[in-house]
Amino acid sequence: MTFAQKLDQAARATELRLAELIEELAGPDQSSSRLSAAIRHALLGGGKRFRPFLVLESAALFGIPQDAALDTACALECIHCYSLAHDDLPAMDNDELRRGQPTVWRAFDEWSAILAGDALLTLAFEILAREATHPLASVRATLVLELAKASGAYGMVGGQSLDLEAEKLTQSDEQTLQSIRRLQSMKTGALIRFACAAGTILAGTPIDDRQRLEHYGDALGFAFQIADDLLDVEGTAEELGKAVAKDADAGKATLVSLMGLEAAREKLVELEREAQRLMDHYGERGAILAEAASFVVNRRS
Ligand code: GRG
Repeated sequence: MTFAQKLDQAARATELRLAELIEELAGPDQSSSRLSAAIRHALLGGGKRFRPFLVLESAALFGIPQDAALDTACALECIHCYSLAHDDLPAMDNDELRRGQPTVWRAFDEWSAILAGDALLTLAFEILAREATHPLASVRATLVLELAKASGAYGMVGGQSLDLEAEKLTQSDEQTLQSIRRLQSMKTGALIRFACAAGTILAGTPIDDRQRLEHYGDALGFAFQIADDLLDVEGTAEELGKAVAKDADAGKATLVSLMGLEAAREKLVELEREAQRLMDHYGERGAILAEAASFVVNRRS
């Protein structure tokens, strides 16, 4: 299977399992409610499912079959989709297009988008706490702890808050490269880091592996963000399924605006090599995650 086929297969498996989980957990009374429809809109029908792919592949690296890692992958995707539904709200990024579709608040209304996001955030932890996710309670507790840390005030939510505060600055150069790097490592990086560490938690590997995978996740998350900034400058709304040039229009400093296009592209190549070097440790077994780094660097959507 090529890398693209593997990513596609993981996306389809994730999508199917997500649909099953929301059906199963909502129960028959809830499945036709407005909230349920908003949850489905936020969660299903689109997205690269790149974070679930990383969970599945980091688990496969340590011999965990896809089925045994799928619920963890779905829990993480619930958090990601909640964050997108909330980020698109008028009070935050005020976006109307996401994954080529109207954003949740545009398709429904603001309260539905807020509640669908809240429900997805909670659902993630409900999924992780279930025995189906892993037979050992201690492993489930570690997954809950690590996903909570990655998502919360010292992770994604904290990064989003720093980002919104930064937008209020009138001088874009008041924000140093270092502070942008820090906020993005929280806002975008923390979930990607969790995705890469998840396989080591599920497999109960030695700490060395966990640290190596977290380091790999760091490089990948940083590259993901630079690529995202570059796409905001160079991509089209058709390719991305969302509005582009939002940062430039808002006069907002980004890694790319501060570093310049050339240096940003060089940094991307450096991060790709770093991620691949970390996967060299696993020889042939690490090849797919090494390719994932190239995917992040070269992606067009
Ligand atoms: C609202 C608490 C809260 C957090 C929002 C993730 C996020 C934090 C905001 C999204 C804004 C953004 C464009 C961030 C840059 C990187 C990113 C997360 C892009 C979207 O992820 P993809 O490309 O999207 O994986 P798909 O649709 O493929 O899942």
